Amino acid sequence: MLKLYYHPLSPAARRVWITLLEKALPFELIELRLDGDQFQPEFLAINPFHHVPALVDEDLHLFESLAILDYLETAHPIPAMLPTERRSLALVRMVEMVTVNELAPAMRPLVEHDLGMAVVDSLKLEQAHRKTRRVLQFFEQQLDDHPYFGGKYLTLADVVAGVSVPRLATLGFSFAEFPRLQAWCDRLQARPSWQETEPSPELLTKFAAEIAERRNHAGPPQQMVEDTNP
Ligand SMILES: N[C@@H](CCC(=O)N[C@@H](CS)C(=O)NCC(=O)O)C(=O)O
Repeated sequence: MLKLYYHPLSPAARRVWITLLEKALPFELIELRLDGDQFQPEFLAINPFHHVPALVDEDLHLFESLAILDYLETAHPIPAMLPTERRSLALVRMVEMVTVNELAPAMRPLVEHDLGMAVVDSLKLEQAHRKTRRVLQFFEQQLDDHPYFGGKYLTLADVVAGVSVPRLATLGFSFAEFPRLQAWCDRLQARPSWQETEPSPELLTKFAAEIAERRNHAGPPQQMVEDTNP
């Protein structure tokens, strides 16, 4: 059976978790606390770069969430989560990469500020808001009148962007000027796969407290909430 190594607050791990659920694949979830257990030799043998997610399929050890998604799509093509038409496929890939390369780094200071993981000055917060807004404008345009990025059906772009964009509502972002994105967020959040993998507010509060505790007693916090090294 497939084994997914994850942390419940890791957006990168959630991408894989949602895809496994959407494809109705049997899998075993193995939680890492990321408090040092990711450096244990058994896990380093799976991912020498000590990040979650990692997926084990028999003798195959996979890491990097986007690579894992492509593997799952090829190994289990039904339901299809990548379009074949060239424009739609390019759009799906573009949305995935914009999420990883533009949105996630822009959101990082906002999330760190929200969870009290770092002191972020107002200039940095303003820059983060501006960059994030630019991504939302782009996504709003790309959705056009389709329910999902790339067309009528859920794609990997929806999964990748869809674990990050809805979080913005809890970070003081208004979607008033992004009605298509708002409807898209509602559509995703109504799906059982999003509901099953949604981190609870209690978990977020507990995580923030653990980070504060670690900051008082040890070095800088682990990179966990929004991945910046995609
Ligand atoms: N580019 C990687 C990012 C993975 C990543 O940064 N994972 C974080 C959690 S979101 C992690 O495992 N941090 C702990 C560590 O690096 O030691 C992916 O997309 O899978």
